[in-house]
Amino acid sequence: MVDKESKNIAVVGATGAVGEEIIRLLEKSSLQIGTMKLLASKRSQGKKVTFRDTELTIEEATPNSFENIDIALFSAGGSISRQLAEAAVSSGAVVIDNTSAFRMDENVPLVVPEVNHGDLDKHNGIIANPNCSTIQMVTALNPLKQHFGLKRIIVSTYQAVSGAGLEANEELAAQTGQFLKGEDMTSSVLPVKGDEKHYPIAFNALPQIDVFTDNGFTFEEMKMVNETKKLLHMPDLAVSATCVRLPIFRSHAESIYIEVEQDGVSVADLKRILKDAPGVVLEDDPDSQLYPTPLSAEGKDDVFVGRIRKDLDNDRGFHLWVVSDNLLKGAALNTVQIAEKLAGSGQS
Ligand code: 3JN
Repeated sequence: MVDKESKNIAVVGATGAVGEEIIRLLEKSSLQIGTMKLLASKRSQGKKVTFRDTELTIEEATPNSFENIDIALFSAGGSISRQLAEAAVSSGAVVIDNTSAFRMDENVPLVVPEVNHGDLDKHNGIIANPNCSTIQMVTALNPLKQHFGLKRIIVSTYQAVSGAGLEANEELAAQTGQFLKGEDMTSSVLPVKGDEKHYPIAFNALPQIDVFTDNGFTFEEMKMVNETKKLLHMPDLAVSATCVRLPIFRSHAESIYIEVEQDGVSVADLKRILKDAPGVVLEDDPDSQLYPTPLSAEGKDDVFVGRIRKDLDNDRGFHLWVVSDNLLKGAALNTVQIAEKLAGSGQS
């Protein structure tokens, strides 16, 4: 299946915010690509996209789309993945799914290559790409877990609107214009398109990402909790999250509090480990006001870490500020890195 030199690839959701990034990353990837098939909903059928100097026509994604495909990258929402992933696997493809449809299925590896690429070997046709907020957090925390042990994570996120899709980008731009002209802001997408109420995101902060669950946390918050435990192989790790949407177009930021297991760990110890951690860039120098921001991380592949401090009361407690481009490492890049690993051409 995925062992010959060149791979036939399908991208499902080729016209979405993440799908477009996947195509751009595949163009410059070291993957040898035989056939490239771009799939989307019927609405986008017939659109043209140039890929590695060849004009491709977007086709409607159906259960019959996957004949001769080696790797199918899904990023068209959970319901499309639930409808079509099994058909792709039955056709002989390995599916890398960028939705929450299969993430917590125990037969489906959930993978961030820098953290747990070994789990890829256990796949049964489907591999899940984690939620964007989870990916950047575990990329930064896994090296600290390995060196100092990890007992607790408390995270608050500052998430960009692009996590909610291209429509949310348009809503932020339109509301910004309305506000600056003194007009009423119109809201129909955020915090959650399908939920009952909508609030303006421009010049605002919305403490709701995805819908609420019965325990008072939102689904986005519970994804961070459950996916982190699975990725780190720590079912008993204490994790809690508060996810907040801000009027930022791209890159999620996170304020993370951790408690390590070892005594006597210093800020310098954390910096020493993070400086050489795969996929992580340390940007931490209060003397020169060096720390990452969503704008400085935009368009970059890495997870940026700064503002590392020891807690004032708990000797094992530390605070970190973690920023990454939600559409790259948080989504498209991690998906393509999994494909590269599968094909044996990955860098890490
Ligand atoms: O809102 C964000 O910043 C991230 C959103 C992710 C998202 C949005 C809709 C559906 C997901 C996800 O990847 O967890 C899903 C989903 O697949 O459940």
